[in-house]
Amino acid sequence: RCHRARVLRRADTLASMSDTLFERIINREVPADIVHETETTIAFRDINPRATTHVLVVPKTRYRNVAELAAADPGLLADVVNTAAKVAELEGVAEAGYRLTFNTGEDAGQTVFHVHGHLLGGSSLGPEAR
Ligand code: IU
Repeated sequence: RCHRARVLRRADTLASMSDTLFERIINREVPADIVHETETTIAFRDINPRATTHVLVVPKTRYRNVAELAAADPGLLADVVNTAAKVAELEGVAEAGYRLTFNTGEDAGQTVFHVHGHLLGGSSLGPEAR
């Protein structure tokens, strides 16, 4: 009985861990234009770019949002920021500047509940919410 409960819990965990687009990109089940990857993070182009450079920076371990990531694994949050900085260099926007945003929840328009930073750059972005 105990074993069966464990098996069911594990099945639950696996289901909830594999049900966002980003796990499927990390696992190479869905193609993406990957611009950089580390042991703990992956960065790929947003399919609907809203700036000249628009890259999503994603930790390979799933947390729902940046606050949960920061609370559970601050080192991994640092990895995400460092990967974003590296991508900014690769994209040639490090000097001119860029924006790194983490949409959190419905009002911010978060649609994928696996934390990701939007790296935006390549032209003056202006101060408006974006
Ligand atoms: P959001 O912060 O959860 O709103 O960001 C999700 C992003 O994922 C959004 O900018 C989409 O354009 C992007 N995206 C993607 O890059 N590839 C996809 O197949 C899908 C969404 I669906």
